[in-house]
Amino acid sequence: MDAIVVGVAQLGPVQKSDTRAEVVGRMVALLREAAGRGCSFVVFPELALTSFFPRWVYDRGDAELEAFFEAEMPGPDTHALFQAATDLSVGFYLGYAEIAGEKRFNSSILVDRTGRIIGKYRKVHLPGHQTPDPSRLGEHLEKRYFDVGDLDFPVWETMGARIGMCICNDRRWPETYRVMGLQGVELIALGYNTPTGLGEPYQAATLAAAHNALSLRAGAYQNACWVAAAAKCGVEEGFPMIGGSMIVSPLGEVVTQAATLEDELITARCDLSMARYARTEIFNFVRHRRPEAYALITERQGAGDPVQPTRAQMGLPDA
Ligand code: ING
Repeated sequence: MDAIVVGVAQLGPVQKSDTRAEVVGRMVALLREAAGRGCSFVVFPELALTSFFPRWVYDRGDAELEAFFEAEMPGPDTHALFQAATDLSVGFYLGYAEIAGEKRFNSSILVDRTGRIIGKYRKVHLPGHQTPDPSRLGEHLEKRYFDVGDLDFPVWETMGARIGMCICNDRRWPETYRVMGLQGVELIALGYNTPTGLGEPYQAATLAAAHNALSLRAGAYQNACWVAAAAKCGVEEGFPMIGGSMIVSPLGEVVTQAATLEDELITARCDLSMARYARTEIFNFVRHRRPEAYALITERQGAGDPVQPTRAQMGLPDA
């Protein structure tokens, strides 16, 4: 029975004054703990190296905004993370803000146990707004600072599993998981920074943790894969973000979850054969899916007019 021991390295808040070197030091400590607990792969959060800057207003090109991005990966401050991971023979997922020529992406990388960057993903679903609005209790300006990811949702065979990636808001969209599910993904790694208390209506703020779990469990269950999700959380510069880092099984079960809003490692022995059971019966895609009935999913971006079959198609008499 093949299994991969996975760690999720949740990070507590990263303040503006926290340097990359200090954050990398925290991450290396979590890597060491993970190695000590037998992990071969560790998931770090989205935009792990800095404070969650889309909460503040900048113009693209501002020096202060550019300072949140990585011009190279690994760079001067992240070499230590790669070196520690290589020394410990632990692969990892890292979320960071990427400079790619004129483009700016909310990106993640998949690094194997030798420290080699195997894959890259660039966030497709950018939440929030392009333009600041002072009437909002708080801003979420990812559409202002990042370009839409241009790498789709790839999956790699590495470290003994088929591993795919996504980032934060992607986890709320079923298409994210299904595109990787259609590549036989066995483990989806993702990081998130999820602000709360920005004046969301109804019970949205109270339900933030529930919506996090709902999205992750549904994605794992409906695509028969493991999902390992790492939060950067706690109160950053006065703004709260949810925790709830967790590892979810292919049967949709939360097998371990963080208990704090600080740096915290959770681990699980992810049995890849568990997915095979779900894929042979309930979610045997090739036996049960009917793409010809799903055309609207790729034809439409937003909701449009309802569509109906004819009365004849429904076997009904005219009028
Ligand atoms: N953060 C949030 C997320 O999808 C958000 C944005 C917050 C959406 C609350 C809905 C409700 O978790 C990022 N970085 O995408």
